[in-house]
This record gives sequence, structure tokens and C-alpha cells, in this order.
Amino acid sequence: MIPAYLSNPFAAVFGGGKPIDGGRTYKDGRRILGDGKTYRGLFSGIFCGFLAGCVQIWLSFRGFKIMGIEVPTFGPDYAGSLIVVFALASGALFGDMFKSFFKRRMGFKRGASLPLVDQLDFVVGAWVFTYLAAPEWFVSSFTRGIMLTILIITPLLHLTTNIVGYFIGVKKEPW
Ligand code: CTP
Ligand code: MG
Ligand code: K
Repeated sequence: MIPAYLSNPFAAVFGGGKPIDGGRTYKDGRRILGDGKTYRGLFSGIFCGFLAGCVQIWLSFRGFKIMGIEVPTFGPDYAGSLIVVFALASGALFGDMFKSFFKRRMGFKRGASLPLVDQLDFVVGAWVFTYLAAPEWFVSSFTRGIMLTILIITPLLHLTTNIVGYFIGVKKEPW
């Protein structure tokens, strides 16, 4: 999940400039996505998440231990792993963008809080993209156990990073 977890904050750090919707409004008169979804954020976020995933794959080449315990990382299919890493990083930001579209339709302004949805949009996006790229990743009960853990800890983790982002000035709101 590291590529998905990193693409979001890096989009916030490097984002800005031309909005993806080009400033256009939808039939309802509201912005299609809003100024919070920019090309720079999208591409820099995907790039950083992908890069982090490449480091993970490189580490799994060498074998990766924390406190002497072998950490299961990627299997020997490195090409397949690169695709999954890309799916996680890009799916996270497309999930986030998809959510913004629905937030605008519901009349929520850019940055308005939608609890749980704001924290899990990128997780769902990352999983949908990964499922499309490599459905075999979802078959094991080990994976399903991890998925449940992620759904529980992510809202807390996300809130913590956003509070940090707010205080260092890269986020406008602490959520
Ligand atoms: N960001 C960006 N491009 C993206 C995603 C995020 O530039 N594709 C940047 C924006 O500066 C955005 C910040 O990261 O304000 C935080 O992202 P997020 O919380 O997802 O956006 P919000 O501003 O809250 O907008 P929305 O209400 O649409 O979620
Ligand atoms: Mg937000
Ligand atoms: K978000």
C-alpha cells in the first residue's frame, strides 16, 4: 500500500497550477472537480508513489528484514510488480478525483470535509486499479486480512498526516 499512501501527500506537496477540469462547470453549475485537483498534483503524486514502489521492489530483490524478521515484499515477478505499483499509485489519485466529482455534485465546496469518504477514497481507488491489473493479488486470505487492517487503520493514519500537512502549510484543512 506504500505507493498508494505516498501518492496522496505528494500530490498535496507538489500540486497546484492548472486544474484538471480547466475551471469548467458541470450541468449543475458547480465545478466539475474543483481547484483541488490539478495536473501537477496528479502526475507528481503518481510519480512519487511509483518511485517508492520501485524502491520496495528493489528491496525485495535483496531480501528485506526488520529486526531480523524477513518481511514479505514482492515475489519474483518484477514486471508484474511494477504494474501493480503503478496501479496502486495511480488508482489512489483517480479514486480521490472520482470522489471530488461526487463531492461537487453533492454541493460540497473544495476542501469541505466528508468523513471516512475523504480518508478511504484513495484506498478504494488503489484496490480497484490493482484488481483490474492483477486480480490474483486478491485471492489469498492473507491479503484479505491485510485489507481489513488497512480499512481500519487508514482513517487514523490519514488524519494524522493531514494534521501534520496542515501545520507545515501544504494542506488548507487539517482533514
Ligand atoms: N492536489 C492536487 N491534485 C490532485 C490531488 C491533490 O493538486 N490530483 C493538491 C491540492 O492542492 C489539494 C491538496 O492536494 O488542495 C489536498 O488534496 P485533497 O484533500 O484531496 O483536495 P481538497 O482540496 O480537499 O479538494 P476536494 O474537496 O475536491 O477533495
Ligand atoms: Mg481534502
Ligand atoms: K484526499
